[in-house]
Amino acid sequence: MSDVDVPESHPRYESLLTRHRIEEGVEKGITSQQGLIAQGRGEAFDYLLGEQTTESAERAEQAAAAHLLLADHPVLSVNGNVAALVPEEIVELAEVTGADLEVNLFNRTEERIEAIAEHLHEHGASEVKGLTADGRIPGIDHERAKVDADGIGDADVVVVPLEDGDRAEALGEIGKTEIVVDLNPLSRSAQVAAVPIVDNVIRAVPNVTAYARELQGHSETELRAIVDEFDPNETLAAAERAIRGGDVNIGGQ
Ligand code: PTJ
Repeated sequence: MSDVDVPESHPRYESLLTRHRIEEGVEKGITSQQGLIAQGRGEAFDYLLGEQTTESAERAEQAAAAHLLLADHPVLSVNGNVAALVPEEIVELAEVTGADLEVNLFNRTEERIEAIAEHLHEHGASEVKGLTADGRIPGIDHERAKVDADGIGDADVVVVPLEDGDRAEALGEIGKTEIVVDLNPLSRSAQVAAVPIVDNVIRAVPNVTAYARELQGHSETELRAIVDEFDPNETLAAAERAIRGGDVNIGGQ
């Protein structure tokens, strides 16, 4: 948690704390300056969703957990915003699902990759991929295409929170099952995902972990049934309805 002095009585306490975490991420060289803009955009959608996990997002989080448990090689992609907002939580999700963690950046610099890997280690990660960058995602330009051949390059299921649409599309084209976390149901990443989770990454990551724990003892047939029943288009439509309809309980100011 941030050590910034925000009074807990403030009606926007959680939201202000989240902002400070992103600011701190930029100061530490973890989050890009564009990450600040992305956060602002996300906040606006979250506000319209009532800053709560909708029922359709819950179903997506459950389907994501089932996919991760069924996967041969799941990988959680970590960027500058994810590292600043949910470092411990993403490490925990990796542990519970046996997934690899890989730092994969839109605005890639070696310094930031190293700073994020270090930050994840400080939050309990044993291994962090992304530094080797000996694999490429075909169809996108050089820097953004870099992945680890034995990480995202070899994965069958990839969790890509707050991803750029281009790369999300390219990953889908090479046969990866993509789980995207994005508060904007109209973003290209959400639109191309097998499982679009329209929820704040702060709520989504712990929720997927909780579902993974709950589903751990379930049979492959039961997990497959959850995956097969999930409809990404219905989820996106429900999220868009919630945002446009404003039929949620907005508690902020
Ligand atoms: O660290 P890097 O270099 O990999 O860069 C990361 C960012 C996020 C800056 C980069 O991927 C980017 O520019 O993303 P976009 O195109 O701004 O898209 C970010 C999407 O994430 C937008 O649709 C936002 O609404 C959404 N978003 C922002 N904050 C959150 C979020 N979704 C879920 N939870 C959030 N906290």
